[in-house]
Amino acid sequence: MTKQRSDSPEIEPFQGPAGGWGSVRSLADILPREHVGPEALRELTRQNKPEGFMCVSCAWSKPADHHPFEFCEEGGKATAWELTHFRTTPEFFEQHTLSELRGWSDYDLEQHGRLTHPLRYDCDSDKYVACAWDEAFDHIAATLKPLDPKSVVFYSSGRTSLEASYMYGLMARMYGNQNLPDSSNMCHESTSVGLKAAIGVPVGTTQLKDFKECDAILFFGQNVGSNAPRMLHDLRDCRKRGVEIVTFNPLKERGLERFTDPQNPIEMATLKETAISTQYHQLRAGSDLAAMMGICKFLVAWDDAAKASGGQPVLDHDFIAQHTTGAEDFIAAVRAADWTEIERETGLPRGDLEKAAKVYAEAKAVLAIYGMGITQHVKGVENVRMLVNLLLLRGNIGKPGAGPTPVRGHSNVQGQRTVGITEKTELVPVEKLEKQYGFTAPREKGLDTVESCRGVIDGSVKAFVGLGGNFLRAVPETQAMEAAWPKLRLSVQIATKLNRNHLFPGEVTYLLPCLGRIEADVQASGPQAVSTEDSTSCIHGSRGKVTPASPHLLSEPAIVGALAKRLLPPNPNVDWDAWVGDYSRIRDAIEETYPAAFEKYNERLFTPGGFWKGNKAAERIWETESKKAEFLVPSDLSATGFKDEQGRYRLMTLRSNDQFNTTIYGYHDRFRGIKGTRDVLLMHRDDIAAAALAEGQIVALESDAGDGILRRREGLIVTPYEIPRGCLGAYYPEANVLMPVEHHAEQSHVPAAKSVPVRIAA
Ligand SMILES: Nc1nc2c(c(=O)[nH]1)N[C@H]1C(S)=C(S)[C@@H](COP(=O)(O)OP(=O)(O)OC[C@H]3O[C@@H](n4cnc5c(=O)[nH]c(N)nc54)[C@H](O)[C@@H]3O)O[C@H]1N2
Ligand SMILES: Nc1nc2c(c(=O)[nH]1)N[C@H]1C(S)=C(S)[C@@H](COP(=O)(O)OP(=O)(O)OC[C@H]3O[C@@H](n4cnc5c(=O)[nH]c(N)nc54)[C@H](O)[C@@H]3O)O[C@H]1N2
Ligand SMILES: [Mo]
Repeated sequence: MTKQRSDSPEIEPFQGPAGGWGSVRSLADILPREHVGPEALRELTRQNKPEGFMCVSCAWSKPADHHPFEFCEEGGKATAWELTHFRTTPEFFEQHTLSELRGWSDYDLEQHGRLTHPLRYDCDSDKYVACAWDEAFDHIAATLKPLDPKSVVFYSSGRTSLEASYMYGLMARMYGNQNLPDSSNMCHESTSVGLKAAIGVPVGTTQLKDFKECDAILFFGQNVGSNAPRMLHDLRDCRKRGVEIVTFNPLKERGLERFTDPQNPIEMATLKETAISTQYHQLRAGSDLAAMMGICKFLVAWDDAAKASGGQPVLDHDFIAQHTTGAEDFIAAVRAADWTEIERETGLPRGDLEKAAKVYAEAKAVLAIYGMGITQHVKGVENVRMLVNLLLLRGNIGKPGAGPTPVRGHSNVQGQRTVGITEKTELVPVEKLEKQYGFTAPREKGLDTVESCRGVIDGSVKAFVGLGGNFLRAVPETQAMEAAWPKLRLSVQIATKLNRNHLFPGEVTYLLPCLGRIEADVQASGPQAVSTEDSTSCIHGSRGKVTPASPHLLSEPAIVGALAKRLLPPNPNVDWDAWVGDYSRIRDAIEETYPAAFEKYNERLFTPGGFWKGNKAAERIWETESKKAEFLVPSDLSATGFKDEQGRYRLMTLRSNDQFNTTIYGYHDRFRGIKGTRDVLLMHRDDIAAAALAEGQIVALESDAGDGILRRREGLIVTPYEIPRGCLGAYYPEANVLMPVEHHAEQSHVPAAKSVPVRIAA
């Protein structure tokens, strides 16, 4: 294994494009490092294609007319990560106590490869020991049965298939709770809440074909080059048609600047690059509300002028009258908004917003693409609502080439919500489930991620089952969470690789290894397929073919089924074994619960490009309270939820180009020119000077939430960077120790990871 971490990290601007030879080299680096064999290399050609497997990395759409290689650098890394030759065996655990492993980095923990055996924590030796599956299931069920269901949390991470997710949600409800937080709670929940309230659907309204019909794109807070690289093809094609792409991002992200298609031999040979953004506005973190307000001010002013002169109106008055409510109040708020405040908050001159507004006003069909830069703020839901306001002003929802386009994170995170992984009763057809399975489903709202954290810290949560993910590492307030975790009566983790969450045992602790999606999953009826839903609501079958990492692995549906069977009283309406034996029967059950979205589910499983589950708002049917699309007047022009003060910075916690969430592939962030370390503090040169710091100086950050709790992250290297003044950047998850659990989006409870109030401590 090469050790990539360096004692003399290098930080210098990266000159190349996104994609290009750098991306091929980066992939050529990881494949041999993971010692993946010819079987794995063959698998790459099946990635994201009909009858192939769906990438375990991001949720971006998989086109019907696929490329010869329908994967990107990041997808290739994710495949190599899962198909690695390395194994974390019971012998490994014989040699290392959990106390020792808690001193390891995230990178080192996962680099030892795939988990091979079910493991029980042995408190006397402070080690994991191999156990039998039956012993694990019996012990877990016996520990859960006497507990109050309200004190048990069933977490899942968005990679889990539709089939396993449906079973998991049903098991929790039959057991007696809907404490079903998932990674979406830390991610696009602001979208689910904001879009649902504004336009009646919790998801984006657009599909891939809309990229062929838009004539402008507004791009807010998403780092496409690292986190959804396959979308660069769609953006490049847009640019070739002359589509304007106006980007708002505090950082100059390379993927949003220029791209060379690694799949195009001519582009590669000639080093041809496509410029992606036609305007790039480096606004301050948390100031999107203000920026959008500025754009709206121009639209309204130009519309007024047009009315006075008898010119072409700028606002779509017919659409507004027919389809929306609240426009008058919103437009009044736009008129009242103060330019000085907008310029101060965004750090942008008015002229920049005018240029952006001009593109928007002249375009007939506009996509608004966005990611975590919008959702992970105290006013994250209002950010989403403001984006909708902007779209509604010109009728940009429910017509070709237009609409909100949230870029989802995990490959099935949107789908989990579709099939019942949610703590909210109104999002599940409870009566339908009750009829289908003959039980009384809980109506009380369950715990989301933030509430689960509170519960772990205050001791009201007694047991935690994690279906994938790295909850303890991904959540805020990590210090208090790690301290409280051992108080749990039960901690169960279902995983593919060892991560930090696994190192914090409860009284009864199991680590259960499962198959990955790329591996062959053979059950009683033969080889199985699973399915996922992408960012544009298309559902894809996925068939793993590779020999499993260990003969002792069980699939996620098999693990959930085995546990449910032991935990729940027998029920003639649910045959868990039959479901596990043949996943098409789980799909039949899903179709029965959700007939509209999953019509002819099994028949359409391998539709090229996936089958679309439909979207009412895309047809301009608004399933909101008012039955119209709703404008909202934002409560503030800053999304941060705190006041600017001398010495207080807005910290953005970021992903590098060499990680998938808490999985760290390496220590290089190629596009940002950072090599050999993740311990950087990105900071504006003038702020470094003003704070009397020096480039390369080692500092600590402390949270500045005013709640008297000391949260501190040591050892950060002051790194001059092109970042707006008053803003800082550091990597997630190492920075999570600085995030107060109560610093979250107001309505959605998404931790506000993109504007954390901090101070620099020398
Ligand atoms: N390779 C790879 N792919 C991934 C992931 C991964 O870790 N690695 N993670 C997956 C998951 S779960 C998710 S949710 C997505 C995440 O993908 P993104 O949504 O891209 O999330 P982040 O990397 O956190 O970065 C958000 C971007 O927002 C910008 N930003 C920060 N604050 C603000 C702000 O206030 N306003 C604006 N306008 N921009 C801001 C940052 O500079 C950054 O470019 O990617 C998914 N895909
Ligand atoms: N500060 C800060 N915090 C954040 C964010 C941020 O931007 N800033 N982003 C948030 C976001 S958007 C998200 S989505 C969350 C991510 O939170 P999670 O989804 O909980 O975390 P991951 O890092 O994706 O989980 C990685 C682990 O999943 C397991 N795994 C991988 N594949 C499989 C599989 O097929 N099956 C099973 N059972 N397990 C598997 C492996 O053991 C691996 O260690 O983090 C959130 N936290
Ligand atoms: Mo995410």
